[in-house]
Amino acid sequence: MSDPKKLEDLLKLLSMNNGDMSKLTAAQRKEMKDYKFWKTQPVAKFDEDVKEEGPIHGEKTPDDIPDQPLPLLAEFEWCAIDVNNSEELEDVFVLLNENYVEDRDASFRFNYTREFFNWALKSPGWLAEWHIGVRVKTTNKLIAFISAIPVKLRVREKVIDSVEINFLCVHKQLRSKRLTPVLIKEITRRVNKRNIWHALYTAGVVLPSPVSTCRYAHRPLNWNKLYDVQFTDLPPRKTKAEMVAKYTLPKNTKTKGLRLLEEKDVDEVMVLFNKYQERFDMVQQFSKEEFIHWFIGDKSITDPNKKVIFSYVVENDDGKISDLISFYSLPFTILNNSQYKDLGIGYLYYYASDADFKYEDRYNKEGTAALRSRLNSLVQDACVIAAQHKMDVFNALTSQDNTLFLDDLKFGPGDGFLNFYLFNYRAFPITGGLKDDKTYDTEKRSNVGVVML
Ligand code: MYA
Repeated sequence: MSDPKKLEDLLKLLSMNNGDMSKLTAAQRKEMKDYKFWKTQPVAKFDEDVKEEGPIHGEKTPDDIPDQPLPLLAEFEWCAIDVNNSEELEDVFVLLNENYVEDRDASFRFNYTREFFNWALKSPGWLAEWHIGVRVKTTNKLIAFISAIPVKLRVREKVIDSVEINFLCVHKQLRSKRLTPVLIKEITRRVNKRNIWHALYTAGVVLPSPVSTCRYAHRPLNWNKLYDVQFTDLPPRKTKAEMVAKYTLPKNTKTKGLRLLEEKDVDEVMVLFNKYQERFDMVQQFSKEEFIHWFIGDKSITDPNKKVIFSYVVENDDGKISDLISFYSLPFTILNNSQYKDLGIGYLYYYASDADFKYEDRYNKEGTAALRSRLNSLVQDACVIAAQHKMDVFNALTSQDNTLFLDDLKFGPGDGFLNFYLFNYRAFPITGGLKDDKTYDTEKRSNVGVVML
């Protein structure tokens, strides 16, 4: 491919948004009847008039579910991937790196690491049987993967035992052969066997039916490098110096009392965090053990380049913690570039702040102004820390209260949209931080309070 990649292309990849259909008109979109697989599944139909929130199919028990895995074509076999086994993990990296993201000229790939997978796939309660692979019997080559982790989800006032499904991938040479429905049915069977009947998942593609849609937003941290590796072009009538100046960040963080989150803070921070999360309609509820896993991660990682999760708190003079901010790192490897080997990418994760707690109404004017100002400082500091850790671009969605700071902090709207789906659960739509014209909705903001990797 000869034309240089545009930042938008990169950002589209970052959003894993293969085949974005969200831009199509309703008439151009596949109709429900054309979703040969999905129309058979317990998911909400397009434009369904939801009368009441709750499960779609009635009560079942694990005994109602077959004990045997779904049949596969004779040349394939199921396998459980042991993420503690380096060879098996390597197979997953190769599969995902080469097939997960459509990189048209293969000049960069996700740089999945053991550290990232330990974080993403081994959260408390994880099960090896939910890391499902499909191998070619004769060669043992891994050609497909799907994973689930257990989560407690709150949708409005109801708390639902669920799983999050992620890293679905089919080898490029085996696409369009209907392997995906088999993977989904098999993971459903294994999850049902454990008496869990609901799932949350996200995808760039439009399926029946998103409960919410958010948009990706991207903040260049190292504009020069993005330009050098041809991820971004120079806009017309702009100079490089102007672009660099536009995105220049302070060298150091500014928020007084900002420091790394430590285990000793967890009880206090969880109170703050849980209170903050109450404002959203869809959140993950963390146990203390889960909170430590997701926010502190593996403390034995000493190499800063291998660190996955970065969590900070603001401790005030009186010793009280008023804010939490976190982001994670998932870099790209740049191939065939003599100057640069990696592209660092930070993803905004969860945050919380007591800035508007004294106002009962989330949309109170003074409360909003206070929160906006606090989030601007916190997220700017997160960008500064990400840049200090050699990250080149910082991603956020329009979820949470993000639309309060995206424009101010120069997060450009991306091409990618992320749809949120619930399996076997009907819910009223949840705002995704977007207006009808898909620009940031700074007023209503989003009611999505869950962050999916
Ligand atoms: S999202 C990330 C998905 N992965 C990628 O984008 C990586 C690159 N792409 C690929 O590897 C393949 O293109 C995939 C499709 C595997 C995506 N989610 O096998 P097929 C439907 C759900 O011939 P292929 C993530 O990881 C499609 O509409 N369904 O297709 C979350 C069609 O169905 P229908 C999808 O192109 C995953 C059928 O598959 C997706 O060879 C959540 C065609 O199958 C998609 N992203 O491979 C999974 N893409 O005929 C659901 C296509 O009806 C979990 N399809 O239109 C559900 C909950 C399960 C647990 C429940 C527990 C209670």
